[in-house]
Amino acid sequence: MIRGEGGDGKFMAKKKAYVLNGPNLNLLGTREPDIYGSTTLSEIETLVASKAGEHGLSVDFRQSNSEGELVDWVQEAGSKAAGLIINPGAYTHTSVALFDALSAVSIPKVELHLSNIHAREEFRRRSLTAPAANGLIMGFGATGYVLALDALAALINRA
Ligand code: CA2
Repeated sequence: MIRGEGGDGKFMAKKKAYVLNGPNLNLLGTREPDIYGSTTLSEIETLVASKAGEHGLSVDFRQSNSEGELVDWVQEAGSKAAGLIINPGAYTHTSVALFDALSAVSIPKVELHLSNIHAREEFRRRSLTAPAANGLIMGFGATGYVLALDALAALINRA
C-alpha cells in the first residue's frame, strides 16, 4: 500500500483507483489515429498517474485482451480499490460476464470510451456494461481518461 503525508505530519494510506483497459487498446497510437488518436496507452498511463496524484489517489493501470482476466481484475478491485475506471473495448458490446462482475462490486465505477460509440456503427451503440457504471465518459480521446479520473475522485470523495 502506498502511503503519503496527510498534512498533519501523519502518514495516511492513499486510496487506490484501478484503471482497466480491454482488448486491442495496447495498439493505441499505432493504428486508426483518426478514430482513437495518436496517444499511446503508455502515455495515457502517465497522464492518469499525474491526475491521480492531484487527487491524492494512487493508480493501478492495466490492459488485457482476455475477458476472463478483466473479470478477475474487476472482482479484485472490489476488495482492493476505492473505485475503478474501465474501458472494456469491444467487450462493451458483448460481455454479460463483465456486466455481472461490475454489478457485483459496490465501489464507484466510471465507464470510458475514447470514441463516441453513439456516432459509430450500429453494433457499437449498445453498451452491455454501462448500466453497471455510475456514469460514462466518451468521445474525448485520451483526455477522457483525465476527465474520468476527476469524475471518479468526486465519487470516491462523496462516498
Ligand atoms: O472508443 C473506445 O474507447 C472503444 O472502447 C474502443 C474499442 C472499440 O471496440 C469500442 O467500440 C470503443 C476498440 C479499441 C481498439 O483500439 C485500437 C487502437 C488502435 C488500433 C486498433 C484498435
